[in-house]
Amino acid sequence: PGWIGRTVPDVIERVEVLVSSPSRNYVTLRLTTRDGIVGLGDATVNGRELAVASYLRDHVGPLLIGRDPGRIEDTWQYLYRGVYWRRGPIGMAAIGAVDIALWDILGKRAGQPLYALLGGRVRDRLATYRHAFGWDLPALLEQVDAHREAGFENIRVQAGVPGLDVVYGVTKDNTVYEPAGRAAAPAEEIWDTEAYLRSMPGVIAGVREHVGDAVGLLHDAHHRLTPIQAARLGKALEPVGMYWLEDVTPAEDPEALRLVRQHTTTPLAIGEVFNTIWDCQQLIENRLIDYIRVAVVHAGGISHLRKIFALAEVHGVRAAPHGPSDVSPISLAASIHLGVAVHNFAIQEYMGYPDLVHEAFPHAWHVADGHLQPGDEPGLGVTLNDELHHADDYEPAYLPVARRRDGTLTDW
Ligand code: EZ4
Ligand code: CO
Repeated sequence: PGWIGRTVPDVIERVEVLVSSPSRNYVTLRLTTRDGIVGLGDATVNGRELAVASYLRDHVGPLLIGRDPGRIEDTWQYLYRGVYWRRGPIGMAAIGAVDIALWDILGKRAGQPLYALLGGRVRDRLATYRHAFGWDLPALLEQVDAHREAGFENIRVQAGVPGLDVVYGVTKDNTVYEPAGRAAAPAEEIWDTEAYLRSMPGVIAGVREHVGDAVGLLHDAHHRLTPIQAARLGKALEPVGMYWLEDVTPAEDPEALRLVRQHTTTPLAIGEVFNTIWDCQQLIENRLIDYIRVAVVHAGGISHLRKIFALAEVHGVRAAPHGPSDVSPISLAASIHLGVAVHNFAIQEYMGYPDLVHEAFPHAWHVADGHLQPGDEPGLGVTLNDELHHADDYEPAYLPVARRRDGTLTDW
């Protein structure tokens, strides 16, 4: 249906919130307009799915009915400023889902892929990185080699730690990694930062020796270090020439990264748990990081990510959004469209999905020659395979919690 020449704008007529579990849990927002255009948004907050589903169903959905889907920025402001108690992961994921769905509708109405509406391509293909892990170096190198053979030029490397039973990002038997466990309560893991700091630099240096200079190596410390421990790790890894070191310290403390930065030239990345531009304003304006990792769903959607990336552009910080299996292929689509259209976008994480997830969310985006492509379908280019989205499949799944050897709770 054409919109040029219409005097009466289209209106949002139907709001559906789908909680489903095509092997892992996702929350999907589906908006349908009077003209029959469908927009999809991802609202998944891993481990707190039903909270955001209720926020959308009970509080946001009723406010959307009858609104003009073309007023994307106004709707964003209405859902953000129209709540006295604002920000936070649940509310911002709900806004993110609405925003993604409205951009999807705009693209479909215009008959254009989303990146065309964001200013068009600034690059032919989008760099990405894959995850490799192994409990020990030989096992890790097997996965590194497999990703290189598949054409990937940048690889995140995670390894086991001697003396620990469980380590973030790794499985002991080197099988598929999925951190969220289906259970009524989170699993508890023992964590030992000193043991990690003793072993990890040697493992990563071993990977560098194996692959040579041409491969970008990344590593995620998952917010577990103190500033001085992070500085020590950054310095130890300088000879390796890392692409980046990610999430070295807890993300809510920007001053911690100033201390790290004073000690090391290893590039720093952070931001997957941020919800708004105000969470990263200091980090960006003071150039305390090299890469900002905000995720399209968790930081208020496409509209808000563009503002964060524009702020980053002014300060020489590059965009590198989170792309784990715990945000759906709808989020990844939005990120990839941004990725080909935003000048200071560096790289998109692509953790990959179980086969059933690809089937549940058929998508135009794809991997070609070790890079990501958005495809040329109108809007986001993602549809839903309705048969694979059943609310009754939902079972709680939680990310683990971590304790030090003495039992003190620490960052997972
Ligand atoms: O551990 O989203 O960089 N990627 C990551 C992720 C997070 C998961 C938590 O489920 O840190 O893999
Ligand atoms: Co991370």
